[in-house]
This record gives sequence, C-alpha cells and structure tokens, in this order.
Amino acid sequence: MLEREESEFYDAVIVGAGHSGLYMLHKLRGLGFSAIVLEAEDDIGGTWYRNRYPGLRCDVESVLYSYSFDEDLDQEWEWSERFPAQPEILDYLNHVADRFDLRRDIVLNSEITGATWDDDARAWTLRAVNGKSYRGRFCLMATGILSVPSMPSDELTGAFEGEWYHTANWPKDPVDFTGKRVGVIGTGSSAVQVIPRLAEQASHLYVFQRTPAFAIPANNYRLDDDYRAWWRENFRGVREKNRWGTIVGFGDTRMDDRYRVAPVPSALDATPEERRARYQMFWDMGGGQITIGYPDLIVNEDANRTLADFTEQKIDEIVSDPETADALKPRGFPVGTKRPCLEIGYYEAFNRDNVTLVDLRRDPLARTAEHGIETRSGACYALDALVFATGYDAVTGALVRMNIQGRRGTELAAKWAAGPVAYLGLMTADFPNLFMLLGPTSPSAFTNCISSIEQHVDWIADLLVTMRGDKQEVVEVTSDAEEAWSRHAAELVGQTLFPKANSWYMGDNIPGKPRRMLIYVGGMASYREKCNAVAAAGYEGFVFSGPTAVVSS
Ligand code: N01
Repeated sequence: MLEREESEFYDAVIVGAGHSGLYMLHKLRGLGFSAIVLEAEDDIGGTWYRNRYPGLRCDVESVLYSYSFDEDLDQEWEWSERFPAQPEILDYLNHVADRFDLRRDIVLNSEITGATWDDDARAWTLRAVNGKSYRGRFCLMATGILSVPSMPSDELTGAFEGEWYHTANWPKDPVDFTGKRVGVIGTGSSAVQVIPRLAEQASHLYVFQRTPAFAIPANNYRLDDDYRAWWRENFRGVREKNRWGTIVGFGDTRMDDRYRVAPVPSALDATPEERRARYQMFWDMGGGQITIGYPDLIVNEDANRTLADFTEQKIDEIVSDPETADALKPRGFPVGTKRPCLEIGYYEAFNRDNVTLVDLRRDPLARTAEHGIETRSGACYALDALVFATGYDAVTGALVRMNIQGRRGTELAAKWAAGPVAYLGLMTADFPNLFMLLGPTSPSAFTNCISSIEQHVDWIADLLVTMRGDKQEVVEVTSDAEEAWSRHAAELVGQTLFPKANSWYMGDNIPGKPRRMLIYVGGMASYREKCNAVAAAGYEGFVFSGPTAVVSS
C-alpha cells in the first residue's frame, strides 16, 4: 500500500478509486498535475469492488461500459459477454490501473471523514479515518452515485439471530446458501439479479416485495469473433454516438434505425398491433431501450400505460401462478420512472417450488423476529439468512456524509438540507476548487455513466489547464449560476412523469432526504453542448481568482 508524507501538497486530491477516480488521475497526471487518489476500501474498483453479490452484472453493454480515452485499450481488451458480470468489470479496472501505472498514486484504506477549505492557503485539507491528512489545491469527489448502501434499520435486523447481508456490502468469500431458508427484502435491480441465483441454492427462498419491479429481459449472450470484428470496424463511430447519448448503452449497440427512430411520435398514434410489434421487438432485443420505444412514454401517462399493459401480459405469459403473476405486476408508478431492471430468469424463478413471493402491499412487514420475519397478518416466515437488497443513498449520499466544509465553514450537508444545488452538477457555490464527478443535476444514471465520467473529467481537466495558463488558483461558481441551472433542471423534470414515482432518482428511498430529482433529465447531448458553450464563453457562471485578486467572472 502506498504511504505518503502528510506534508506533501498536491495539485489535486481525488476521493475514490472507481471508474471516475482512475480516469481523473490518469488525465491529470498526463497533463503534468500532481495528484493522489484516496480510496476507502482495501482495493480499487469502487462500486464494482464493493458490490459482488451473485448474479451482479451491468445493464450497459460491455463494449460501452468501458473507457474510450485510449484506442489501444479499447482494442486490446476483449469482453466476453454482452452485459458484463461484476468480476469481469473489476478485472478490467485492475487491468487499467496496471496498464497506466495508476496504483503508485492511490492510497487504499483511507476513508475520508472530513474535507475543509482554507481560504488563506487556497487549499483543501482532507482527513482520513486512519488519522492522516492530505492537502491539495483542488479536490475532486469521485465518490460514485451508488456507493452508500441504504442499510436496514435495527428494527429489521436487531432481533434476527441468523446471518444477514446487504447486496451492496457483500462478503469477499462466496456465501453458501445451500439448504438454507433465505429471505430477500427488496425487488429493485439488485434483487432482480440476486433472486434467480439464490433460488438455485436455497432450500426455500422468500421474496418480500413492497413495490414490484419493472423488469425486462437482458438477452445476454457471449460475444463471438464476428461481434469483435464488427466492434473493431465500428467502434469509433459507436463511441462518438455514445458520447452524445445517441446510444445510451441500454439497448443493442448494433441497433439500427428501426429501433432508434419511432415510426410515430406518440405510442397512442400507433395501432395496438403496431405497438405490440414494436414493444416485442425491444423485448426480444433485451436491454432497457423499450422505455424510450416511443418518445412520449416518459411524458404521457396514457402512452405509458400501453407499455405497462404489454409488460403485464408478458408476466402473465411467464409466471404460472395467476396470483403470483398479478402481485409481480408493476403498479402505482409509470413504467420507466423507477430504474428499469434487466432480468435473467427473474420471473421464471417464481415458477419454482422453492420460491414464494410475499406481497407486502397486501400484508405489510411487521417485524423481524429471532428466527424470521413476521407480517401484520401474523404470518411467520422462518429464515436462516436474510438478504437486504434495499438500495443506496444515491448520488448525494457519499458527499453529505463526508463532513465537507467550504468557505466560512459552510457545511455541504447543511447547504443541501433542502436538496442539492450544483452548477452543471459539477460545482456548488461556497465550495471553491471542489468538483464533483456524476454530481447531482448532472446526467449520470440517465446516460452510460462511463461517458458522463469521461465528459466530466475532460471538461474539468481543460478548465484546470486554462487556469494554470492564466495563473489562477481558485475557481468557484456563482449562486446565480447554480440557481439558474437547478431551475432549468427542475423545469425539465416537471415535464416528465418522474415525479409520479417514489424512486431513488427523486431521493424518496431515504427517510428525511429532500424530494428532488437528482439527475439531469435533459439528455447527454444538451448537457454536453451546454458545458461546451459555458467553456467557450470564458467559463460563464464561474469566478476565478489568482493568488491575490479576482481576475475574471
Ligand atoms: O435498489 P433500489 P437496488 N422494506 O432502491 C425495497 C443500480 N443497479 O440496489 O420500492 C421492504 O432500486 C424497495 O422497495 P420500494 C441501478 O441503477 C444496477 O436494487 O421502496 N422493502 C425496493 O424494492 C438501480 O436502480 C444494476 O417500495 C424495502 C428495493 O428495496 C440502483 O442500482 C444492478 C425496504 C430497493 O431497490 C439501485 O438498485 C444493481 C423496507 N424497509 C443495481 N427498504 C445493474 O447494472 C427498501 N426496500 C443491472
């Protein structure tokens, strides 16, 4: 493990050694900046290191869920499957770390518990849990949008005498559930992936469902030589489209205009037969693209209902028991307003004799007892193990927990108590020289995150190079700029159906978290254009200062 002198001063201190932190380090180093990465875990990989539950794979195609900044890297790494499994993504990140010799500037086991801006020194000091501190001119938060698990309350775990796990905090050694009675709480993306795998092992699996998922077949497959030849020939064009969000990765990278361009502007303009054929085409292709099968699915409830009807028919076709099928149908929110889940054998799992769906909408959870779970009706489910697939304090969770203090002691958690505000999702006023990667109101989860990360890193790096050339040391955003951006982001959300669901997108899943859309819904292309325009206009909305005076605004 890297040991560093605490007295050392860096141009940039980066928090987190996942996809964002690794590329940020590589980019800054290449530009001649000194940088260090502080990572909480005992190895690199971020979200893909800590999440290692059985069945975990990405819902973005492997060839796109990878960096595009180096063509040789792009060509030499061969993905084995369409949707990459967690171990392969982690292998890839380790390969990147080795290939670009990144480890020498990464300090592991260094969870950051505080970060403070010093106006006089124009620097950030970051304190790690092990008592060490690190100083740098710029601080880059590469802390991930899904890195803080939403842990079950003591009420849910306290009395339970069996073993329990959270999907986002899985043990390194494989857990053997053979012959055990297992309960899974939650039915989001993590649960949809882990349930079929647990069903293969457990003597009996109880799925405790509060809100049914909207799950679409992944149609995963192994990538063969033909696919690789196609990729080698086309990767530049595909990457470029992906950068602008034309392909967001949730569909088939090779898809043609039959999929991309809807034949009519509204699902309601198509005949039932035409709609069914189109939804079936997406269903067979696999991936989440079906939710944008017509442009109005996410803005018009009636149009959205047509997709919900299609999904319900599919569940009826797959799940043998009509009562179970009915309980599995996503209701109470428009489809796509909660993250669609990609499934491999999820609905089929409920046809197994050893799997029982417990519908908490009908019979809510009452308490966790020593030997299992009791519901309000008095039903008792005896369990040897519990798996919580209860999600994350998404997007802002890691940032507000870190005790970040900006100018005049302003605390980030206090500033965002009513909801996060950030200009372009990159910076927030009163926190000079602090950048966020995949920050709130950036497009993050509505894009292929790797494209977003590359956009942020490149854009921030350009800004730092400009500052170096202009001999400026401090950059910050104005309150006006961040308020205008937040207003614009909120106006766009108001035109969609997203507010109609209780989702982690809106912060609903964490008690006390303000209800606010955490992600920019305007799309990657308009976000990228806006960032480019801001830079071209001399970094409009940003204020720079040199060692002594404000020089530009
Ligand atoms: O978390 P979630 P996740 N009692 O928040 C339930 C990404 N991801 O880890 O909806 C009972 O979606 C909760 O119920 P409800 C992806 O972006 C990607 O599954 O609040 N139930 C819900 O069912 C995804 O969206 C991949 O009523 C409780 C579930 O737990 C994001 O991560 C794989 C409860 C939480 O679902 C988060 O997914 C995995 C309680 N007290 C994750 N508390 C891929 O790339 C919570 N729930 C494919």
